[in-house]
Amino acid sequence: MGSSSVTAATINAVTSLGNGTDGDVISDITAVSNGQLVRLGVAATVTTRISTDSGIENVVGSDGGDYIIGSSSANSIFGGAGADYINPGLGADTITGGADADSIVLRETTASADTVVFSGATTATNGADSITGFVVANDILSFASVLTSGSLANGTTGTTITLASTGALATEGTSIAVATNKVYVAQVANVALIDTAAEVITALTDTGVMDAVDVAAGATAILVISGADSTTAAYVYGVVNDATATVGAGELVLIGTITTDSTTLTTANFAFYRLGN
Ligand SMILES: [Ca+2]
Ligand SMILES: [Ca+2]
Ligand SMILES: [Ca+2]
Repeated sequence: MGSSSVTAATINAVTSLGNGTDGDVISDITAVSNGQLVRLGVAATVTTRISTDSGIENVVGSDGGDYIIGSSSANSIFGGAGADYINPGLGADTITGGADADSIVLRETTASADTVVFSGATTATNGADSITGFVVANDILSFASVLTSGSLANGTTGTTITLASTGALATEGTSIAVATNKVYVAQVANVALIDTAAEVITALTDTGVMDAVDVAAGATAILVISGADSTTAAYVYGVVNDATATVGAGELVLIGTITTDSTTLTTANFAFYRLGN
């Protein structure tokens, strides 16, 4: 088992927990003041559960695959490297999966706004994360760690994101420019044509379903794409374009899949400033 618990009397002195053995549980820490940082060991999988009203707010995972459960308070959770499972629980949480393919489970349907922070636009920096339970009325995708002074390419006024028609997306003659540090939100007709990076690269080429979209040479940008035939998946792609405008293999990668329909996203679902960890 190897599970252990830490009491309120000792938690304030603890800066490192766990030795990589599964089952470590941080509990019974009701006397700890808010803002306490819990840093897990750097070995393999560890498990952390933040007790309700424990006072513990912040967790930094190990380099392995961690299992981190938040409390009902606002938690700031950083998974670190490894394929982490993070369920922040209730409260307005900030979750950074970090490197590798994390499973981020947002389950609440109440008004608390959870912020999911992407760590980069590449496989190495972010991995391909699964984000479930995203509520468009509340939750936020943050690209503050990915883009410098980022902004939406097609959502500059109010809260409405203006989606190009499927016809306009495919019309090469009328370019839709995606400059560096922009997030562009799009919907094509068929999700099957955009649910892998290779398919999106094809979609951006001549006669592709996103032929109009032109990512600038040298740009770092984000594409959030769904298909009209699926209301339960939006794909988040990071683009790090080289000096040639054409987006080639390896220059566009999947960094997240969100179980929501991109047509319902508003500007309020995107953040470009630094929040939490
Ligand atoms: Ca980790
Ligand atoms: Ca929480
Ligand atoms: Ca990740």
